[in-house]
Amino acid sequence: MEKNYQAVADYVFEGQKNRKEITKITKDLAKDYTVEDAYKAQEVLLDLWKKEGAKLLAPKMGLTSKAKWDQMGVDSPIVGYIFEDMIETMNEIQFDRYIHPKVEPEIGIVLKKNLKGNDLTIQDVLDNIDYVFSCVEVIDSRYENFDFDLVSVIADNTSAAGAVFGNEKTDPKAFDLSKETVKLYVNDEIYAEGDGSAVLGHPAEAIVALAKHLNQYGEEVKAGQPIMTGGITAAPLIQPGDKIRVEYDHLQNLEITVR
Ligand code: OOG
Ligand code: MG
Repeated sequence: MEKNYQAVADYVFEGQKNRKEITKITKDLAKDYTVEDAYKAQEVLLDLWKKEGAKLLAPKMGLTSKAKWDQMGVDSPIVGYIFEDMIETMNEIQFDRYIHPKVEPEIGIVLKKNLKGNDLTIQDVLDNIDYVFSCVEVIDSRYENFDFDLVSVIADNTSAAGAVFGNEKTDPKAFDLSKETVKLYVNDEIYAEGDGSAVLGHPAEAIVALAKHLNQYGEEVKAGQPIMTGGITAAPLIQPGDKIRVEYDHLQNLEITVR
């Protein structure tokens, strides 16, 4: 029997739109969902947002590091989408746009050429990077206490809710992206640190994985899109008044106040 993706998408959409916690879909609505089903429901959800006028900006990779797997209890990379209106100004996060936001430092990649296929290599990606940039994703699972599983988080567009992008374009040829260290400070105290190798061994590997995912639908990774490759460290909950600072080796440092 055809599964009711619309009902699941409607349920998650309500939670997203009203910034209201919902119970994870696998508890009741989507008990028998496969990962494939979850992506179908995600597609219907994205269509609901597009009907509201939201403009897709880029796909994103999530759950690409062990730090995130350990924190969330789900150990498989996932793909979601960022809309244009999710991008916050460079120095501020508006707390009231979220339910219970967390922040995670990431490395962003913009390609200069579309990439497609199942057997791309890290080198293929490196040869086609336009620039890399620093970014902090603001994740805001709609599920109570971020309590989800693989299927539920995919259907919730991978907790996508906001992001802060640095505005400096860095050429990754001059250094090894897998060794780029990243330190996350909350209110001047170090919360966590890691480096590019945390992301599937190399941030470019996240683009390889994204290409594989998109290829199932006959799609490719597009040039010009700002793609977040996944949280490098665990993600702390934030509160109004918090000061978030992310220090990178070569990428632009970010300093963000939660309003
Ligand atoms: C899911 C989103 C994960 C990342 O970078 O790992 C993600 C979550 O942790 O809520 O975006
Ligand atoms: Mg993320």
